[in-house]
Amino acid sequence: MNDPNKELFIRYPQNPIITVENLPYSANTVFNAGAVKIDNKYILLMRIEDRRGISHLTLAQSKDGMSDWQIDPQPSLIPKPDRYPEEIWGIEDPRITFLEEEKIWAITYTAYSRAGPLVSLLISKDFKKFKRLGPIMPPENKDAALFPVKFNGRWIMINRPVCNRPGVGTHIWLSFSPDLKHWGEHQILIHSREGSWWDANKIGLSPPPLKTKDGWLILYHGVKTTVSGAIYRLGLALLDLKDPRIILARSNEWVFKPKEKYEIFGDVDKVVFPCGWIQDKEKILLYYGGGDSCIALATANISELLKWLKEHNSQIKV
Ligand code: BMA
Repeated sequence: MNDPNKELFIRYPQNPIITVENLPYSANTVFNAGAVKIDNKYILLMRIEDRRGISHLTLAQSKDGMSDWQIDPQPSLIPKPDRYPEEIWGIEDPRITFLEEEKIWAITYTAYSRAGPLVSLLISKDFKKFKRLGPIMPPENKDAALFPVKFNGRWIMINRPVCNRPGVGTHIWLSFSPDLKHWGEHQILIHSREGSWWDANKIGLSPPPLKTKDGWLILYHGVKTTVSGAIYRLGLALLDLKDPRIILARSNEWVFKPKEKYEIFGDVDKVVFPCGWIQDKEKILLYYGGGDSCIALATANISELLKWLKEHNSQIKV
């Protein structure tokens, strides 16, 4: 018989995989990392918040994607507010996409400007040298990632502008560009739900979209406000392969939520926040921040996720 409480994402037993104690220099926390696999090496581009409160990005590498992480002694990217004033309060939450035709990695990240968080873009061929392309979405906007291919000659980026008008939810949007620089045709992709739903009022993309045989798999976070603060949980959606404006499925239930100590208690309690996942054949390795204070790993099977999503599909706005 099927176990109704069986978890789809299985936590790595040795979680968390990286904490501030593992860093070669002093910092406040390490969390929300982008993730890629290059030449059989698993690479995390980690967000490290220093003891001032300002974040930068540092690389860690491992042979199996689980253990023995080698952390660079120096950051890869530090905020450069002299040249890029929008980075004054830090750079955060990188999401990495391999642009297949260009054979280049595109990294969207949050630059924390005086006017609020915005989306910036940088590219790299090897994760040794990085080139900033600058801000691509004005504040307040974050949780952005590119698709790895163009659609009818245009790039598509998922992003999440914030609306501060009372009673108006914060939704996941799509934007289009011919050149990665000029973005337009902004439109809502997934609405946050309302009332008591797990994904009421505020949602955002988690890792970049993942191509599967059935469509682009989307893992997104829902932020439910409660009397004891927000809870960050994760749900799934599926977008049409040829036209990602079309939602094929969206889960009614969350699929992963804070449960372990390192997810419940941290600088921010009750948060699971993935920025990267790596596909290994049928398996997915999901790297997520726990409580804004560590990096943890969970694995899932892609066909099981797709099956579950079909069984839990509801696009009804309630
Ligand atoms: C979001 C982002 C994440 C963070 C999360 C929980 O808005 O800023 O970086 O992990 O909040 O604090």
